Amino acid sequence: MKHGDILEMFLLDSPATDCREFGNGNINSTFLVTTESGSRYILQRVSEEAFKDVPALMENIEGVTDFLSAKAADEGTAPHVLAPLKTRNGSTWVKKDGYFRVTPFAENSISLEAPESDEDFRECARAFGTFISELAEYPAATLHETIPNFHNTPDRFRLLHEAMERAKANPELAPRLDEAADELKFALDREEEAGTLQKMRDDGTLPERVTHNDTKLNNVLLNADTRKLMYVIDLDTVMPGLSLYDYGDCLRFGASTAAEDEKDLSKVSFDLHMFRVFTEGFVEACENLTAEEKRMLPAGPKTLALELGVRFLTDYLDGDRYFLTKYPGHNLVRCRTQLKLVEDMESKWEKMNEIVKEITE
Ligand code: ADP
Ligand code: GN1
Ligand code: MG
Repeated sequence: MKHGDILEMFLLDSPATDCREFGNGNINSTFLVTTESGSRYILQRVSEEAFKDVPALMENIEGVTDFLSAKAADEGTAPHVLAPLKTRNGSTWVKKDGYFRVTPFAENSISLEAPESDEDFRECARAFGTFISELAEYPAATLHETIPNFHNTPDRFRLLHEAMERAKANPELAPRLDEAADELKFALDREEEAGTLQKMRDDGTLPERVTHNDTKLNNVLLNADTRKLMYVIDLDTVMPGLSLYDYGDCLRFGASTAAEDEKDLSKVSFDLHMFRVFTEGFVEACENLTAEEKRMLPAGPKTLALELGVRFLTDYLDGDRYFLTKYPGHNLVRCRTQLKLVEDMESKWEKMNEIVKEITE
């Protein structure tokens, strides 16, 4: 069985009997493990391409899951996070040709690649909004920055410029510059405007909060029967950030009318009805949003879509090192959907602002 030696190090309820690839994450390698008693667990090899200090990352996850579990216990409710399992040595990870960790498998849960109803999307909005609210008292200074400048959009552009230079100097990658010429132009034309949120973070106009920072729909597990929140997962990037990152990232994914890697761009647009539904849920759950945060809500999905388009493009020019890909042009295809969403949001900008005003005023 794959990874049997690693699984032996963790305090599973009985010996593992099966371990197979699982899920649609773009970063870590995820496996579903079954044990002799029939219990199931998730085993993950954490990406060292993405995360340079995995023990520090695991310390963040332990801190945040302990904090939220204690809070839930105080309130007599079940926690909406899954704590990592301990190893025989009392650690939460094992290093053996990479870093591995185990969490209990959430039985009877679903992880969506697209909302199947308004209520699904509203529930995810509430889940991420509540996550921020509940971490308001968390000692943010104790969190390690697992990926420095993760949502620093100007810095993402800086990395794009560096990747362009590297590609130019590399005969194998240089043709990718021509292939992506239109996308590069589209992104670079918007470089200045893309720095707005970062500027407002730097000058304190927007408050720093402890945020999730990777709020794709499939990082929420809903109960398969009730469609209510079970767990917020993928806590690798919990760090100080802006509420607008979490709001924007989930919207650019969940309010898109097509998959993140749809090749037919005529299918990709930003759904204003889903924008409204999500905004209602998020504003209700994320308590104490300031007037500036509310005013800037439309910039959330637009900035995050552009930033991710730039990140996919950078990885494409770098020869696909960061994101897990299924075929050679996968990152360019993903970049195109994000830029198409930006273009569509630009055309719907006034309407987006009107919707936000209706909900928040
Ligand atoms: P990545 O960082 O690669 O996205 P995730 O932690 O999000 O890794 O895991 C990938 C996918 O595996 C999730 O989107 C979800 O569908 C599934 N998954 C992860 N952890 C669990 C769990 N504890 N129970 C059920 N499914 C899970
Ligand atoms: C990655 O790990 P996953 O698949 O939930 C990425 C996000 C991107 C997303 C795009 C740590 O998310 O930032 O928005 O892919 N996570 C990290 O699909 O880089
Ligand atoms: Mg994930």
